[in-house]
Amino acid sequence: MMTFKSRFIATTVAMLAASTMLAGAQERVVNVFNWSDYIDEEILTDFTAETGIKVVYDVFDSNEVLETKLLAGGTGYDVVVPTGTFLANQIKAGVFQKLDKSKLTNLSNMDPSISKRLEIYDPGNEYAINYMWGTTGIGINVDMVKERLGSEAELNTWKLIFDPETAAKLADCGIFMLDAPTETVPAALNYQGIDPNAKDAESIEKAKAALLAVRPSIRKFHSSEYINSLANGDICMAMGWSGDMLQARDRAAEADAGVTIEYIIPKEGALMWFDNMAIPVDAPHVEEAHEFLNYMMRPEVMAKASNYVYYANGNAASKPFLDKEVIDDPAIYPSEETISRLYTYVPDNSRQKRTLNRAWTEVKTGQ
Ligand code: SPD
Repeated sequence: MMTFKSRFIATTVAMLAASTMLAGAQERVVNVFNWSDYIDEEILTDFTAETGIKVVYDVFDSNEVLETKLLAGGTGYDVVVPTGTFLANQIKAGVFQKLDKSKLTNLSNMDPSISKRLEIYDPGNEYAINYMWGTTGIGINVDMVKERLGSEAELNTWKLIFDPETAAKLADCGIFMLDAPTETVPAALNYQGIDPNAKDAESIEKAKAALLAVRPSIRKFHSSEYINSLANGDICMAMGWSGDMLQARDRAAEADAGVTIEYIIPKEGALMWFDNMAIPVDAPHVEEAHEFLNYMMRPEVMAKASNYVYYANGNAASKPFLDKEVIDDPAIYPSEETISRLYTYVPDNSRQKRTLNRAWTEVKTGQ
């Protein structure tokens, strides 16, 4: 026979179990997979505070990594952020679901000119919403570079990276290059006056040769470490993404150790790219994913994101909320003249991808 004490314990345990099950059933989650150094985390906590939806947030620094996961399926992610060139092939491969626009009441905040540009990758803007856009250029430690190249050296050119003699002079202070063939190969082609979108074997060979010629001066191929390495003064130059370089500049200034970082969009031209939020076809929390996207499209929220990461966004209504130092910075929102020198990258088909990846492996291994 149960005593009062044992009945009390059994009842309490049962109540606790029931309330845990209830909480489990009610917990709302959205699993987000975004680029590293690409959000103000307060946005995530604000979203959870308002909606009760917990954000599980993972990061990556390579489109190739994201693509491999998406093509394998079952990622468990509800929102992912591929770049336009990759998005196009991923849509064709069926890895995304169409957005339910009836749930995206803030879509009208988006910038029609950016949405139009996205149509090249996502006709009809059916699958994705622009998050940020930016350029791929060069971040430099001004003093270290001038020390080696002279105070009059021209700093607005890809020569800094692609001229073997110049790169060799900077090798000792450290050069990082993106580990991203869809960035490095077009840049090497463009530097040689070849169409950055040339996909034929002969052009890819020329890009490979240019990259191999400077390979001995490259300390590392990596797509996110350069932010801290530049900021700490561990390296003097990196090929990388606009906002990341400006974050490096700020981290250097905060450390107050005399490191000055500048971001350069070289005169020969540079890549302009678009990163976009999309929902995988097998996302486990589709409702929450739409709530997250709709929240992100609020003007104040997108402005908060851009003000923090120093990337331009595709949300026209956010402009009045952007810090003056952000909207007026030509490294973030380039002038029309600069934009006229930028190129975009046309998605590769699978054969072109294989050629590109093979060439890139050869560059990285120095063959
Ligand atoms: N730290 C965030 C970097 C985002 C870069 N997006 C990739 C652009 C690819 N062209």
